[in-house]
Amino acid sequence: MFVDEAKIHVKAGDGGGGSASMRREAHVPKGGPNGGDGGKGGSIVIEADQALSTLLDFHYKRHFKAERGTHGKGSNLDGACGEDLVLRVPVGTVVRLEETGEIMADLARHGRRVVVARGGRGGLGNTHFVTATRRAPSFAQLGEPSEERWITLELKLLADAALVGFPSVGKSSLIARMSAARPKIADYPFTTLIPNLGVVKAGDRSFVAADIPGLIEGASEGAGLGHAFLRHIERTALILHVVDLTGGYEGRDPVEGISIIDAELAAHAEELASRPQVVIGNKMDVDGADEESTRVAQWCEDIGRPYFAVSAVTGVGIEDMVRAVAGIVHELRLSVEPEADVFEETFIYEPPKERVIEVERAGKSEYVIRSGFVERMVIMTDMNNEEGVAHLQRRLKRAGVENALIEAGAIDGDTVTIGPVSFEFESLVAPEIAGVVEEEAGDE
Ligand SMILES: Nc1nc2c(ncn2[C@@H]2O[C@H](COP(=O)(O)OP(=O)(O)OP(=O)(O)O)[C@@H](O)[C@H]2O)c(=O)[nH]1
Ligand SMILES: [Mg+2]
Repeated sequence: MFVDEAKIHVKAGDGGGGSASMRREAHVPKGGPNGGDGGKGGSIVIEADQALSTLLDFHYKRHFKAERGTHGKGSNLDGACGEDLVLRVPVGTVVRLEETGEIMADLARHGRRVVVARGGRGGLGNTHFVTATRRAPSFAQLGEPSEERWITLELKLLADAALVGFPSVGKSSLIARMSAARPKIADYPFTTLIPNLGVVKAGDRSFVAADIPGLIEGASEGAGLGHAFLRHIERTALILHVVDLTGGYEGRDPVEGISIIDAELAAHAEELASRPQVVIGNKMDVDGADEESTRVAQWCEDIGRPYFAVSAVTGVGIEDMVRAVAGIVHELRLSVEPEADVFEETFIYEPPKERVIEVERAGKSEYVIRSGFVERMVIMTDMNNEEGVAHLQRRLKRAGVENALIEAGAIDGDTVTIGPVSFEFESLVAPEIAGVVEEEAGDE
């Protein structure tokens, strides 16, 4: 089965916690703080690798987790960082946020990478919180929780040439003739439901052909199966336009048929209208196909398109056609700008950053704060440490949380929830009034 789409869950590593250790030496009853920082958690990185051609691996394993950072220790020992987990995908894979469909990266070249889930930062050790008035902070920061999300991987076929045409003209029969692919062939329309790839050899040249489901009038607007598959030919250099010289089941005029399909291609994407095309007249073995073929050949000559008459059933004309197509594909490849051997670039997906604080009234005397950066401050605080909580309280005030609450009507004693924690609201006396002016560390 050819898999060209996969949905996976990625979870980066959490940051390690900072240490709140104090120096303890013989004869030194109260040493200073010496807690190291927590290590950063590993990120999940997706990298394009030209050695791969399918997303098949992601069909079987769908959950990926990177290592967490370890905790900081005493003696100023920082925690170790978690290793990044690098997932390799074929070149041409488009990575999207599953929830919104937003594109995170288009990994169009070998070596291109995207960080899809960032590891959490390590928490700061207590040495960072020393101030003139607080020589021995007993608290440290907890590690930052990592990002996790569902993402989708989508691979557009990277075929050199795509067989397009109405249903039942013999596209699958042709790819079966030209390559080792063995798609289903039958005498009813829409036999092919998913694209088939085949490697076609012609002497010492080879190219990849794609057999896609049949197109019909209106395909670009979703009629038939066409729309879902038109995107597969966006990146093929050459279109092999197959026509049924017997007129097929609808007795369609082959020349008119070519124009209908051309119009659908153009309606799907403008550049498809100018994509190089070869016309292949199929079913030459059937009586009367000869005359039609002469007419199509003339029409093609008039507009300057190469034309080949073949029979997928008897094999007539196949060899000549394949050799010619291989030559055209070769020329097209040469005309493409040479790419650097390794093109490395890292995109980091940045979710929209807002330092907005929203206060939601959840009850008569209950408020909920919704704000990414404020919630992170809370999550990274050790709630069991009074001093750490006091530090948090001052940071919240400076971030404007207290004002936002007062504006929303909160009074002392009300319940305030931020992330996983609920507090009793208690407006602080301004530090200046209390005669304490501290330089706070560890803020973003
Ligand atoms: N006589 C004759 N019949 C052919 C030839 N090529 C294909 N056929 C027949 O035409 C019918 C359709 O062939 P397919 O290869 O399934 O056609 P397709 O274009 O892939 O069709 P869809 O997948 O439905 O779009 C089958 O019954 C084939 O046996 C040919 O060269 N000569
Ligand atoms: Mg088919």
